[in-house]
Amino acid sequence: MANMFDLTGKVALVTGASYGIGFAIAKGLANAGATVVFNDINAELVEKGIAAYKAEGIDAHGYVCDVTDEDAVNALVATVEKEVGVIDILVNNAGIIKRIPMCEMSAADFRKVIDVDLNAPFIVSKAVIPAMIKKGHGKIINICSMMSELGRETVSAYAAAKGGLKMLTRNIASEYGEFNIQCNGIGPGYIATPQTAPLRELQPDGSRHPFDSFIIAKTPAARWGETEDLVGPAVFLASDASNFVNGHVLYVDGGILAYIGKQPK
Ligand code: NAP
Ligand code: GCO
Repeated sequence: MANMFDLTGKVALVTGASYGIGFAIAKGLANAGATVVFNDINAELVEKGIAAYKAEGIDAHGYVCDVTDEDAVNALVATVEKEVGVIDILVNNAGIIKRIPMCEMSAADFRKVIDVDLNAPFIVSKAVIPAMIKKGHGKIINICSMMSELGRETVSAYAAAKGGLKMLTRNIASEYGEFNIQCNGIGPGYIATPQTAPLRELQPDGSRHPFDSFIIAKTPAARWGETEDLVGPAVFLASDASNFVNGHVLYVDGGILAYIGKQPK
């Protein structure tokens, strides 16, 4: 049974993984035996990431690459294939959010979020699939969101991107399943990372941020997720244990999507 989850001999690329969810997932894949490759948008972040992985006893390969730049992504994949090996597992993790009321949001801001959160997973997946086909297997994991299913104020671009990413996940599964490539999504709930730090900031009087209290009431687990909560699902979807799981989004949300929310006292 343990062998089904063993990633020894596999090369995993996790995008935007100097810290946050990507870092935790990459660490988990490494601890399951994979060789970890990650990129981030600037050299400083990549250096910090390499040091952070080393501190965990992991020799990660780090590269600077903006995932929205198709030429840079193609060059990254070619370099990784030469220096490390063919990519067996891709985790499209890099992402941004801009919390702006839709009617106040510029088209440029909307396009930027779509570019990073939806166009980039398309670009990176397109870059790795041909070698996966040649190799006879591949795993692609797209980091979706509660906003792949739900909307809320100020996140129109992000929800549109993450909803599209759910359908891109299903389409890659449909188009490349016959080549033994499985493409699935992970839909994290509300996870404590720098991206959600503004939603958890203490108020001037020391009380919890209203959104923090709201999420606690909406989550049966009555807590924010930790990045470590995503590691098991990621190892499962990256391993042979999920070879007949395709086009699925695995929500790791503490039960938010199942729950109407705790009645206010
Ligand atoms: P984060 O802390 O903001 O980290 C995102 C990472 O992606 C950062 O390292 C960031 O680099 C990098 N990145 C951004 N744009 C990039 C680009 N163009 N090219 C390369 N790297 C880029 O976010 P997180 O909370 O860990 O989230 C990671 C993923 O999970 C995202 O896709 C997010 O949408 C998704 N997610 C998060 C939550 C949550 O509650 N935190 C829940 C569901 C889904 P910089 O530091 O330079 O920006
Ligand atoms: C927000 C949050 C969420 C989380 C995550 C939830 O502003 O609502 O940032 O979007 O990042 O995507 O799954």
